[in-house]
Parts: sequence; structure tokens; C-alpha cells
Amino acid sequence: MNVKWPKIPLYIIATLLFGVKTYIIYRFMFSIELDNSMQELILFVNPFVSAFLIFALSVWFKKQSRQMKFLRYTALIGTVILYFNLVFYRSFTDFITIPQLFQASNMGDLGSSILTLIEVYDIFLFADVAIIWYLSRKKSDSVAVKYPRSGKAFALAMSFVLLAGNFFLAEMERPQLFTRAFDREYLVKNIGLFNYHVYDLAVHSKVKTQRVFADGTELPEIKDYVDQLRSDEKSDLSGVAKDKNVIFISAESLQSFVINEDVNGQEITPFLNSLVGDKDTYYFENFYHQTMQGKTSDSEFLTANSLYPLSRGAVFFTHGQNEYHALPELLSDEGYYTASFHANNKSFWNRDQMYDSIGFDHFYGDEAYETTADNSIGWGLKDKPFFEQSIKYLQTLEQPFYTKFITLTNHFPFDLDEEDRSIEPYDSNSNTLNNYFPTVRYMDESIEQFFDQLKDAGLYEDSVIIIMGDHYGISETHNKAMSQYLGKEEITPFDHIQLQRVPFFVHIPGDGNGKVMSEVSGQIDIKPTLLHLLGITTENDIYFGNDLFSNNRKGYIAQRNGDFISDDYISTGDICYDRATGEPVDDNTSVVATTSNNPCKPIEDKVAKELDYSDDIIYGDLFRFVDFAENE
Ligand code: GP9
Ligand code: MN
Repeated sequence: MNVKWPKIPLYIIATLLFGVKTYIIYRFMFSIELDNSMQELILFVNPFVSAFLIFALSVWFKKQSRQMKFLRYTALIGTVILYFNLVFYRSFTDFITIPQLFQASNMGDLGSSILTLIEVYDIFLFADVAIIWYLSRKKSDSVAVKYPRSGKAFALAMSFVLLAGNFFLAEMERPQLFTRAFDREYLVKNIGLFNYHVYDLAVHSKVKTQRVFADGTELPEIKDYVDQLRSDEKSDLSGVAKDKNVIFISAESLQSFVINEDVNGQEITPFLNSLVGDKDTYYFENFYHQTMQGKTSDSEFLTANSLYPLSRGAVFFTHGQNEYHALPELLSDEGYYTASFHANNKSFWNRDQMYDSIGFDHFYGDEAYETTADNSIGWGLKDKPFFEQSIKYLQTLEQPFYTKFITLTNHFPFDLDEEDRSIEPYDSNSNTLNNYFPTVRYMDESIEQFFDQLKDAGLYEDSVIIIMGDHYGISETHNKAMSQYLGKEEITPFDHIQLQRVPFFVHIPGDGNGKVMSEVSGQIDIKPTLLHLLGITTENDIYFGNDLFSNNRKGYIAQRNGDFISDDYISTGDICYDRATGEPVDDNTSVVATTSNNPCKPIEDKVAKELDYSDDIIYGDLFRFVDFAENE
């Protein structure tokens, strides 16, 4: 029997077959979350775009046999890459990264369980390869193409157009997808697994070269600098929380402007407000977040390391495998059990990897929680059930423990079920700001309940409870609505910086000396502050913050973009403001003795230097050259 094959080029057939297969794997074998029809569309489009990109290269081979061979092997290799990712995903719910590929322990885990990860029906995933293989060998005369130069160029141009279209949709759906270096799931979902691997390779090579050229000779200068920042840091509170548990609550998108304020005549955060005047609580009213594109993860990075996050991308993502000397690790060394609780995908912000690097003993991620349609909203499990469900784990932990809880409900776009709404939204042209208030209130109630649950569980008395806003929730886009709420004509750059204040509470049951602290402070200060409260010395450590209870502080807080807030000034966008009045400082009146007329200049220089040193440490992975234990 001589079946006549229609003249469809094999590279087109391969694109269709491989595209359909990839789509089926994305859609039904990986559990990729799709929140809207745009995401559905992108997920459907990108398998075909990636497949075309590769297979269309075949038209450049002059010899028919080479063209066929190229298609056969790329289909096979592509399938093997997909399949490895699938097997890996079944075990880790994550996609392979280059460092992970070389991470012996991960692969070891996989090795022992690999048989349980393979399914009989997986064989069908190779069906398209078999078809391509067959056609390329038996029907090559009818499926090979012989394009003139223009045809080849057209195929190539087509590849780029499709790729650009895909990236355009992806960027629309998730702005700053690449620079924010989001979760791997986001990348795969938006640009496809193969482009994701190319991206991962690029990030990896950049990181590796910078690391290769570092040799540790930069360290003495950095060490001298940080030593000057904290000549005598002892504070009256050193050791007051010795051997106590630490419960650190990272409050999503909580900004200070809601504290002790009303909306529609109703109190926004009654519980947190009650802590402000509480005898066991230190409340820092001039505490700034210092995060950049890594948002929550940057705040975690700052908190754990007292180093600055990066100006581009999320350090959790780009330098997840560096050597650190972080708070969880230090506390583990002191006999603490350390764990983080966050009801979200473990690989989000690359937490699974970074938490290992900074020394958390355990990460209770989404699989530790029972999440149903009823108890979740927006990004996932609501804060109240999150805390409720966490208590049982907390009770089983060995004490003393250091635990971190990351809330989620008060996240953009601030969705909230009617039943969870205790106060009404605000009324302005920004729904984001309007809805922010009820979700903040919900989070406030969830924290109040958590305090009660801790008391019921008998954990409260022996714990220090820290509450920190992770970063802003209301961006500059909503300035008009914000100025309306604040009763201001406009939001000036000075106001904008002041809006970067986030609440920071240190609650020490039984302390009795609590007060409102007005010092300029920030997330960079948390590591030394906590360590000192717990009675742990930090003399030989390298970090850029100060103990918040010490009188001997450097007196300014740097923003990642070089802006800063000092005791007397706020510098932003090259304007130096008087912090007390909010007015720009007249260049001709030199308020402090400086070499220049601009009183902000000397601090600006220090800030720039400090940010550079911190970057050097991260890009060069310099802590691998320091033996902190030896120094002690
Ligand atoms: C995700 C949560 C929110 O796990 O921490 O991240 P964000 O967008 O705020 O950085
Ligand atoms: Mn956040």
C-alpha cells in the first residue's frame, strides 16, 4: 500500500505535535495555576512559539538528511528535557534550575524515588517523537523543505515575531517578569519551559562569572567599614529576651499610615493600635522598609542578613545559593529550632532554596495547610485560618524556637469576602486604596486572634513577638487617592518617602517598659536588634544595621535607590529635605559643617559606599571566604 503523504513540512508537523504535547503537560501534568483567561491564552500559545523557534531552524540545513536528523534529535532532546522536568516536578513541585541540577542532595532524593515518579502512561509523551522519527526516515521526500534564502529568512523572522508576541503578552500579564525574576512557575507559565531554561542559563552565567572573579581581598576594607558603624552597640535591653522563643510576623503590605487612623470614622487597626500604647511593646514609628523588586523576599533578606537587597531582581532568586551568615542559622547554632510558616507555593521567591541557604530548619509551605475554596481568597489561604492551622505545628516545636509567619490576605488587589469585612472600603478613584482598609483590618484581627491562640497554647509568656510590615501596599499610581485620604493637596517626593514607613513592633510579655520609639530605623536593623535582645553577641559579624535600642547608631536609613532618611534630613531624587519641616534645604545655608553646601551630601556618599559594599558581598559571594566561627 502506498499512502501519499500530503506535502506538509515536517518542521510544521513537529511544531504542532510537540506544541500540543507540551501544552497537555503544562495544563494537566504540572499544576500551574491559571487565574484568568489571559494566562490561559499565554499558556496555550507559548508551547507552539517555543517549538516553532527551534524546529524552524531546520530549514537552514541544505541537505535533506541533515534537516531530517536535526528535527529527529531536537524533538527527542526537547522531550527528554520536558520529561526530566516533569519527573522533577512530581517530586519537588518545581522546575529544574541549573544550580539544582548540580545539587547533589536534591538529585539524590530524586534518585531513590525515581521509580515512584514514573507512570506507565508517560510512554505516550514520546508518541510525537516516534511519529517525527518515522516521517523523517520514511517520508523525508515529502516532508523536507527546500526554501530559497528568502523563505529561510522568512521562517526565522516568523520565529522572532512569534517570540516577541509571546513576550509582549507575558510582560502585559506580569509586568517586569524578567527583572523582578519572579517565581519559576510564573516564568514557565508565561514564556514556556524552554525559554525559561535559556533565561535560567543567562542568569546563572552572569552570577557565576561575578563570583569567579571574587577572591575575598575586598573583605578587610568592608570589615573596617562595618566596624565603624557600630563602635559600641550595647543597649539596656541586651539579653532581656534570653532563651525566649521568637515569633516574627511579617505583615503583608502593612504601612504605617493606617496606624492610629480612621477610615469612614472607623478605626482601621484597633489591635495594633492597642499595642502602640502597651507597656510590653516597643513601637517604632519611623521605621522604613528598604525593599526593591524582590518585595516580600527582599524584606526577608534584609531581616535575616542585615545586608541590602539588590537594585535589580530578587536576591532570593539570583543568589539563593550564596554563603550567608543569617539570623536563622545563627540562632540554630545557639540551640534554637527555626521555621518559617507561609501558606504559599514553596518555590515562590525561590524560598525553598534560599531558606536552606539562610539556615531555616523547616519551611511549612502550602502543603502544610488545608486550603479550600471557602477558607481562601486572592493569593490563597486567608490569614485567620493560616494562624489557626499554624498553632498545632508551633506546639510541637522544640523550644526555644525562632519562627516566622508571613501573612497573605492583605496583598494587592486586596480582595476580601463580605463575611470577613468589618469596616467599609474607602471612597476614592482608586479601588486598590479603597479595598486596602478592610483587608488591613482583617489582618489586624487575625493577629489579635493569633495572640489569643498563643496564650491558649501556653506559648505567649515565653515568647517575644515581632510584627513588621514587609513593604508598601499602595504604590505611587494611587497618589491622587492617597492625597485625598491624607487630606493633602498632593503627594510630594518627601511624602512619598515618608509613606515608606512600615510598622515595627517588639512585644516582650512582662517587660513593662514599652514605649513609642521615634528613632529613624529600618529593616536592616532587625538582625542585630534581635540577636542582642536574645543575648547573643555580634562582634565579629559583618552587617550594615544597628541595634535599635542602642544609643550609638549611625543615624540614617538607606533606601536601595540611594535615597535616605537621616535624623535631620531626607534625601530623595537629589533634593535634600529638612526632615522636621518637609521643606527643601536651602543650598546656601550649611546647617552642618560639611565640605559642601549640601548637608545631605556626606550621608549620600556613605549610603552609596554602603550599598556598594553590600553588593560586593552578594555578587562576590564573599562570605564563603570568612570563617565567622574562627573570629569568635
Ligand atoms: C508570596 C508573598 C507575596 O509568597 O510573599 O509576595 P510579594 O508580592 O508581596 O512580594
Ligand atoms: Mn509582600
